[in-house]
Amino acid sequence: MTTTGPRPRRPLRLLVGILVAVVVLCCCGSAGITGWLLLRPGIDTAGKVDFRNPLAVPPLAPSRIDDEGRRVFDLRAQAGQRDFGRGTATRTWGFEGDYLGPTLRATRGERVVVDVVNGLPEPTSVHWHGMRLPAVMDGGPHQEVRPGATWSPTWTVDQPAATLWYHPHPHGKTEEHVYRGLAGMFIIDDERESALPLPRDYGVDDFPVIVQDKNFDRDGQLRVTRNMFSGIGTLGDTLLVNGTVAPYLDVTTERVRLRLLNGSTARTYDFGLADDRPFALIGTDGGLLPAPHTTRRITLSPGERAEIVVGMRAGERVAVRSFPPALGNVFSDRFTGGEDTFDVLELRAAGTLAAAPDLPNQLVPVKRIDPASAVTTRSLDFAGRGINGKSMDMGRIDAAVVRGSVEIWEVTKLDGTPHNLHVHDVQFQVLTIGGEPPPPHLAGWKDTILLPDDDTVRIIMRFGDHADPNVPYMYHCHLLYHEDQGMMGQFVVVEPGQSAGTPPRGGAGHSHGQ
Ligand SMILES: [Cu+2]
Repeated sequence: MTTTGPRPRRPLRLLVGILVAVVVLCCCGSAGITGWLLLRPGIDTAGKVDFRNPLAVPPLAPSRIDDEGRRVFDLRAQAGQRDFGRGTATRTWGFEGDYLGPTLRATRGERVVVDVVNGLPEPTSVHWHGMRLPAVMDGGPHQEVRPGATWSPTWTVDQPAATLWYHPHPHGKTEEHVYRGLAGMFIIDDERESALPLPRDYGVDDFPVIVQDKNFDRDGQLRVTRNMFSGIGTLGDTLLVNGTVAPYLDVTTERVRLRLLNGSTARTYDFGLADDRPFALIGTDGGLLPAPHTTRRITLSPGERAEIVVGMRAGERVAVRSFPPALGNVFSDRFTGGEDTFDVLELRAAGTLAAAPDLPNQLVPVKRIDPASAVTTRSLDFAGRGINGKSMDMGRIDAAVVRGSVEIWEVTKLDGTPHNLHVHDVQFQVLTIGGEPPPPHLAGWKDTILLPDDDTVRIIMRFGDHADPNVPYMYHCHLLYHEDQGMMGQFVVVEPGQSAGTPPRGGAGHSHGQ
């Protein structure tokens, strides 16, 4: 733990900006190239997408109940290929298919088992993003699965209804594995959410919307790219939604619920409707908000989710659009997607729409965690490729948290580069951003948050009851290139009075084969 003191943030950023500008000028050695880099417009596909393909909806994963009453899913990671409308077979990876994976769905209180089979030629893992579960089931770099092996994590779902997701988390290879197509949604239901008059008929008035940006090379293959000026990893110029290029969705009801997931590896979006109509934000990463929040925009950085309800009129068409997101740094915006606009998905209303009830005024109570109940305050500084100046070390435990305890983490980004924070095992609440209470879209349960420039984000969370001094959970930047580069730390949950143990050495050597 370190204490937070005053930091020279603005001067530091200015210095970084000047240094980067000097590097740009020196590297390019040509005023023409430099001018082009600085003056070229961002990507703008607004009004230019022909929306020619029906939106693919990931199937609900089949499941069975075993002798112990557990709900069992199969999830096989495999290589495949898909034609993304380019007339070429693009080599992809997927779960139970060639790209992305089925939507897993379980109800609070159920015990689930997922038989993860690695059908890939290299180790991978499957992390349950947003899920509270024992560390050994978490699917991080300490639970890599060897090629050909099966890993069968099991846990009891015990958290509010929410839109979670799953994706690989292998050591140093997460960006590549997600980029190739390994990801899927995990929806949790509960009694409270089910009792509300919300659209919830999957594939009818309730849809996953998994947004990813891709680069295709001349051969139509997915290409991981590095922009030397952005330093944030791969930014693509083509959007896929649920793996569909230029998608449209036929809407048959007056209200449609979209479960937005930013499944991109580096890009941040600022979603809205092309005609600027308001919509209702009803949920964030970890569950429903206390009440619908009417807004025109919702920013999602990689890994974040938002559930929105959009009202439609018979016969109309309107596009979901991503507007230039406020990444907070005028200089780096140019190279990090902060000036890009994308048409994402066209909503096409049928000539007659089925009636939908009005949204309720209240959703679910979200009890605020009392800051006075926190036993520890930690300070995390994000800069470069490290946290508090340290790069990820599989053998180093950075923090030991007492099971069931409440902690406050104070997180500050110091380098003017886009970063976000994801914490495993918990859903947190935002106490303050830059000393101010959180805006409505950050007032619910979160597990991932975009870090603003300059301003410290204070979050509060209650950790789980699953103590294990040896097997760590992760906290990290969810811009996956940064994560792979070491912007990650490890914490263990321990019994009161217990110390952190020693993580198992290495990752791939500790996969759980049958
Ligand atoms: Cu980052």
